[in-house]
Amino acid sequence: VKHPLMNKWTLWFTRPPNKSDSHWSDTLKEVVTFDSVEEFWGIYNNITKTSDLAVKSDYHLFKVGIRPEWEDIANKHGGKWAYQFKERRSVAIDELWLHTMLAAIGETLEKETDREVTGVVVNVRKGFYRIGLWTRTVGVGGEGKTSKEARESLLEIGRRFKEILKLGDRDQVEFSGHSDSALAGSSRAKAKFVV
Ligand code: M7G
Repeated sequence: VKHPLMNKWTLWFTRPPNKSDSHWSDTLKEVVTFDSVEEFWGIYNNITKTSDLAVKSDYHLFKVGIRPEWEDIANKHGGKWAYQFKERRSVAIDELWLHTMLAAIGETLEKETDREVTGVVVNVRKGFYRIGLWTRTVGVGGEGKTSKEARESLLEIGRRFKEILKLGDRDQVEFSGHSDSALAGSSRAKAKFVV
């Protein structure tokens, strides 16, 4: 028996760039698409652990049909919650990333009626790891939601994400819009919300 997931998901991988890459997407590869709990574990048990990846690698787990890029239609008006884990040696990144993926595919990141989450990402960088959670909107309302409701949905997702990452009161998880990131040419854009 296979236990079906609510959504189909695709795992993507970004390898560290080399000289012959002319565009960011040259380093981005689709790995596999799955829609059951059993397939998830089969994949998870056979891929390199985050803690064994080279610097400048990423895993991206996104709902099927959504590329893990700002430019994708599902992401272009959205943003991300993100937290940077400094001191790479002392963080249990494999466990934190596993819990993040399980929350995504188990649909526990948001209320059933919300459809904000597009995917989750782990970045391996020099000196830190970053886990991100991408959303369709930046909490401005529309599609039957007032701006207050939209912002509250986004904040709830941020708080839930913070719990999954086992962060404490003194840690801050920051939300930023992708259009700010694109303009800044980096993901360290000014945070719009903090939880
Ligand atoms: P990052 O991986 O989000 O964070 O972006 P980092 O700055 O900690 O490494 C690194 C760089 O990858 C960006 O400055 C862009 O050049 C490129 N990049 C990352 N993402 C997620 C995208 C994307 O969605 N679209 C495009 N065009 N470039 C991206």
